[in-house]
Amino acid sequence: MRNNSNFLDTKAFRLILIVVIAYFVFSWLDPIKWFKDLRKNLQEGKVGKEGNQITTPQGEKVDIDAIAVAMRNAMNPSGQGWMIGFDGTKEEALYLLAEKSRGNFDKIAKAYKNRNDSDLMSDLQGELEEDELLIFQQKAGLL
Ligand SMILES: [Ca+2]
Repeated sequence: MRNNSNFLDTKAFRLILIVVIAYFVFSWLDPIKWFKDLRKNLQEGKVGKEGNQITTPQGEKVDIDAIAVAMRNAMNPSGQGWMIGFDGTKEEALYLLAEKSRGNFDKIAKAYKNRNDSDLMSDLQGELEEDELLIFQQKAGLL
């Protein structure tokens, strides 16, 4: 009968090896995060090549997220969330984005919410004067 003189041949060693390799594969691939991201993307309808694109009334193909980001940048040019109320607002940029978002405002508001954890219309109300908000809403087809 063989004795356990060679540790590399033992069951215990092979088990340790499998555990160590599995640990590195798991931490490198991070399948839990991957699965969560996939589920989130499926829920948001992001999976699929053109899933996140809209055609604007001007006939331009644009990414919904890109419009949401551009709206945020126009309201919060500093890029610092806590500065949004006092870092100025690019009204003209918002009007252009409003025209692009016509017919798809809800989708953009959803993307905006996902990115900023903030309500797009509430932020617009906070950033625009009353008459500016009316112009925005008219251009976005919300009135
Ligand atoms: Ca601002």
